[in-house]
Amino acid sequence: MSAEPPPSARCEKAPLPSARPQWQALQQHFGRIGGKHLRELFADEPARGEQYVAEAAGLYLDYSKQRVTDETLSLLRQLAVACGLPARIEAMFRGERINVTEHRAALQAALRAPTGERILVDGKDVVPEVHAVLDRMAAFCDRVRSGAWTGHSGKRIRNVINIGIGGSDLGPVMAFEALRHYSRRDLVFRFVSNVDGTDFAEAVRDLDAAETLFVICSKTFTTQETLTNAHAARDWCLRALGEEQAVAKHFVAVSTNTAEVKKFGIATDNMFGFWDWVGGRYSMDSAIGLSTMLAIGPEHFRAMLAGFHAMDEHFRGAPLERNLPALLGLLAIWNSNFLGAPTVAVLPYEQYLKRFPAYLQQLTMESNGKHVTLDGARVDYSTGPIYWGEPGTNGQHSFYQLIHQGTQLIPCDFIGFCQPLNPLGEQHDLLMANLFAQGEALAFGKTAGEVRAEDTPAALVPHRSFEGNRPSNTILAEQLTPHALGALVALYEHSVFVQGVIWNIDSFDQWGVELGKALAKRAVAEITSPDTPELGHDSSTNALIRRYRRLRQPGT
Ligand code: G6Q
Repeated sequence: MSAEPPPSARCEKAPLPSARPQWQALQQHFGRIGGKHLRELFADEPARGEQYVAEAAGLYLDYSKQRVTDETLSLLRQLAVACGLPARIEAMFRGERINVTEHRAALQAALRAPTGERILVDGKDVVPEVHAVLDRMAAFCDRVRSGAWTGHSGKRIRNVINIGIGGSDLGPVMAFEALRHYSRRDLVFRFVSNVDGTDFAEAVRDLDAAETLFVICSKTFTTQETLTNAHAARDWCLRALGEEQAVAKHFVAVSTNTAEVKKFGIATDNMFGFWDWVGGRYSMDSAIGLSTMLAIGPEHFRAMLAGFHAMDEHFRGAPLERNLPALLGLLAIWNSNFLGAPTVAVLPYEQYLKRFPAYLQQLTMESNGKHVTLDGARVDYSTGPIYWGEPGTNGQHSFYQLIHQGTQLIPCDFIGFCQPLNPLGEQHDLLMANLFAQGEALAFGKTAGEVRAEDTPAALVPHRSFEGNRPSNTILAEQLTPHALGALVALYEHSVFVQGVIWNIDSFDQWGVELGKALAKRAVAEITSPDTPELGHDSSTNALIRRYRRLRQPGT
């Protein structure tokens, strides 16, 4: 990475993708095949289920139930090439400053590069630094897990509380839940993110401060929510343990901001660093994953990194035809921009992935919720769809109704594993039978003729018919292991990047988040000071603040 942005990362004026002939070719193609039902597509190509599949890093992707033909895929690849996808992939892996609005690289791939690989940032190989931090994390985790690291009063650490928000929370909490099966069951893990005091109060109410370790995660170490909760934790700890020196045994920090960490009172010995080229939502495999490593141990953590790396290698090297992240990304473009689907449902049939949809919401929507291109032009096509979801089978008894019979098209990503982590009678087979059945029902539906043939009263036929033609992907892996989780997260990270490249937006900045941070600072000064003479907002905000002040402090 050099001081000047290299040519391929510069904001060159590119045409809007929608003005490219490849985009228009896709529109015309949609005119020809858009009306085709998945039933017809499968009738035309009976072996679709074995042809429209790809496999890498232990993940199998079946995209045969997408409303595409070979021609669609070929046109999507042509669009990708016209938008410079292969060059942009290389630019990312080479550490170019592809995050143009912040003038930074997006080098998450360096976090999982094995020893010996060279990745240069400002002419310096960063891989040894990455491994030095990993080794320090491992040594620290071993000490906590073995009991060698004790609290201030000599008691063993039994509780770990991660304090962070956004990218410094969602990755750690998702990974902890996903890999709970591999975690130390004699340690309690909790995650505090919200500035709402309830989050902290509930997290510590039954804990002994003498046995509690706080991991304060903040890239900037200036985020209001995290610093507020960190101070609450410090007060709670010192109230119980009495002495200032206790902080050294009960607080560690993960940050890029050494000065602020010191100011808070955490010694640099207890700080684990990372770098500006790691975006918050791309940081769960950096030191931000310290709580994950404390839970599952260094060996499993390294296995997770190996899963990430396997997907990185695949993404960088595989041709677009069988490149999983490219396929997932291009299919998302097709569904969103040509079929007009405004959302994507992510449906893991795996209870341990219960926080995966929430994690993906940040990854996808913070990355691709943008309305201007890299060179600041307003887009005239929709970008980042809304991601949402719940683990199967719970969702089936709730919102699947709308997916099956509502008026909106909602493409689904089903995620399942062949080997259960908790075999219980036939329950895993039941779970997976549901996954397969849902994908099938969404694709093929149930015609009025089929419903009538079941002796259904005529008046009920329309209600009990299913149009089908709802597209879905199915992602299967052998078992939910740390390696599989790493591969899965990297698959989505890169798919988000592919979509951003096509839309020609900056998937690595987050000015909307920065706005929230600035607004909160201004608003808090006003609502906590009853003397502020004039409120300078609109009439609604002014009235709400006045009402809040009155009810917050009755009698004043
Ligand atoms: C992620 C975003 C954002 C960030 C949080 C926390 O990509 O930048 O979600 O992670 O705002 O920021 P800090 O880690 O700096 O506290």
